[in-house]
Amino acid sequence: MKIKILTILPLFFCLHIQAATVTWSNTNNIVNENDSFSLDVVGRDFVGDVDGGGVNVNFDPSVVNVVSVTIDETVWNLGSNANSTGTINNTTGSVEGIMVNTFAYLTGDFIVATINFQVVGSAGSSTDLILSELKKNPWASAGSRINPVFVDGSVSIPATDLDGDGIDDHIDNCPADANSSQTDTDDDGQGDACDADDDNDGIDDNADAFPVNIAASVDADNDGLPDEWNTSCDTSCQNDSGLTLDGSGSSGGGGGGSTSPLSLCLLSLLVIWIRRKAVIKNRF
Ligand SMILES: [Ca+2]
Ligand SMILES: [Ca+2]
Ligand SMILES: [Ca+2]
Ligand SMILES: [Ca+2]
Repeated sequence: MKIKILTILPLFFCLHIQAATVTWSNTNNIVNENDSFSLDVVGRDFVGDVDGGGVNVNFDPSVVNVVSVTIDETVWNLGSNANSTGTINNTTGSVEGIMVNTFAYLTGDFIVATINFQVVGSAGSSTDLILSELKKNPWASAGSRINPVFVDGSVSIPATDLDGDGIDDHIDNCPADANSSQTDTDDDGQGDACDADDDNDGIDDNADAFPVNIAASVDADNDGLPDEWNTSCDTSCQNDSGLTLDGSGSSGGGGGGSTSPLSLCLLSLLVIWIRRKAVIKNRF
């Protein structure tokens, strides 16, 4: 049993180390918005006489699209019927059926196909570039099947923060106005810092006496009490507003409802005087 394990282990590690891979000419790709770029799908560390194979590509089509696929037919020279640039689908994000075959019997490293991409995503987005076996045309060496390892790549569009508020542009609700709080009173996706009508009551902030309260917008005497409710504000809206209409008379205006210390003192003295008078009267 010991001998078997000792024999099998080195064989396993040798095979593992020499495993052929199908991968990208560059696996980690940093690009910019609207860039066009090309990547080769490459074979690496193939042993023996490779006579062909195939691959499928998958990607996030909201980040990149594939414009075209090219194959060098001087290398893959079995004839155009034996090669295929596959079917591009930029809705699902795939190129299915890239297929290459040759009489040249390649070994080591080689280019399978060149994929030409167009960046369509915005800054801060990224996608994996997934490679998988084309089952109808597997990799083969002198007619025997090879099982390469497929190694994926990625494409990233670095995030930018134009207004320097610490919120990347693609998630900043005011990308050109610094607003680290991201406050958006009316929750319309546009932050207060760049929203002309923060409470969305139809009155622009610069003419709205209550720019972040949808209940009211007019305060003629500027006392903090609205002259009227906005027509769109129903009873529930009014109750939730935290505002009291000007001249509603409920409190008689601010400090009128409170009792001063002097009044309390005079009232107390009056009560004492009445009681004492009552006590004196009862004595006689
Ligand atoms: Ca920002
Ligand atoms: Ca901002
Ligand atoms: Ca808003
Ligand atoms: Ca408003």
